[in-house]
Amino acid sequence: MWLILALLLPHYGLSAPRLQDVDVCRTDNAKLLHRIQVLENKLELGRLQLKDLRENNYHSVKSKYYKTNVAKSRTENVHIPPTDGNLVVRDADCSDIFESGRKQSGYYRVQPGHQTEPFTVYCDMSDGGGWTVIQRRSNGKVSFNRNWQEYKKGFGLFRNRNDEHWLGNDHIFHLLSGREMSLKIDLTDWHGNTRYAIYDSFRITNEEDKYKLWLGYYSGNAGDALDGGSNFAEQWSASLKGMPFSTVDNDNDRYTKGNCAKENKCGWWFNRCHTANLNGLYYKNGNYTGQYDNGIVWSTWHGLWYSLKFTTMKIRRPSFLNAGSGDGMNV
Ligand SMILES: [Ca+2]
Repeated sequence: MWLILALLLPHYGLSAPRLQDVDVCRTDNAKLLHRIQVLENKLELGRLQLKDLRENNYHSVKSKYYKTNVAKSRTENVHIPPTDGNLVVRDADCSDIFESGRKQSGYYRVQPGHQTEPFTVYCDMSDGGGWTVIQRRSNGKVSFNRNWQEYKKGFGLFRNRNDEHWLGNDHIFHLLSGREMSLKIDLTDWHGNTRYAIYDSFRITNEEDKYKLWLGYYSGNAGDALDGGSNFAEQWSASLKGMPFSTVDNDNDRYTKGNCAKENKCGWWFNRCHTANLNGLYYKNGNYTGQYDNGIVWSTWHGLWYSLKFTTMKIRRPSFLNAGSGDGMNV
C-alpha cells in the first residue's frame, strides 16, 4: 500500500503542472467562445435595430419627420434609453423599470404580457417615479381627431419629452389587465397653475366591450370631473364611470341625438357628453367660444369653456403612492 503511494506521488507531482496548463487553456477557450457569443448577439441586435431604423425612416435627412423633429431634438436634452439589450424587454411597465434602478424619465420599451408585442412608452420618473404615461397634451401639434382604429393602436409622437400622444386603448388595456393601477391626471392652465386628480383602481375593459372605463376613489385638488362633478344632475349625464369609448366612426355614447365624439372632435369615454375631456381640441390661451364645449376640459377647475395648456394621464401601481405625489410634471 505505502509502496504504491510512494511510486505514485512523484509521478503525480510532476504531471500536475501539465494538467493545470490544460485547465488554463480550456478556461481561456471557454472565455473566448463566450466572448464570441456575446459579440454575435450584439451584432444580431445591431442588425435588428438597423432594420427598425431603416423601415421607420427616423433619420433620413430628406424626410419631413427628420426636419421637423429629429434635427430639432438633437439640440434638446433628451434621454434615450441605452440601446444595448433594448430589444429584450423584461419590464411590464414603468414601475418595473423604476424599481430596477432606472430612474431617469424618458422613453422605454415595455411588455405587459406575452399576448402583446413590446411597445414604447414615456416613463415619468419624477413625482415619486414609476409612472407610465398614457396621454399627453402640450402644444397642439398632434391631432386627436382620430378614428377607432387609431385610438385602438395609439398615435402621436414618441421621441421627445414633450411630445403629444395617445398610447392606444389596446396598450392601456394590457397595461391594466391583471394589475391594480392608479391613474393620475396632471393639469396645467395658461397661467402656469397646476392641479391634479388621482383615481385608484383604474381599468378599462377590452375592445369587444368597447374599452369601458372603471374608476375607484378620487383624491386630489382638481375636482372629480371624471365623475361629473358634485352636481347630481350633471353626474347622471356626464359621469364617465362605466362609459364605453367613442370615436367619430364608433358612437357608443348615451347622447341619442348625435355623436359626442364628432362634436368634440376626438375619442373619449363620452356620456351625454362630458364634464371632463382631455382629448378635445387644443385652444391656445385658455378661454374659447363655439357651438360645442370641445376644448381640453376639466370643468371642476376651470369650467367647460376653458381649454387647458398641458395634460398628462399616467398610471402606476398603488404601492408607489406613498412615495410622494406632488403637483406633477410640467412642460
Ligand atoms: Ca350618440
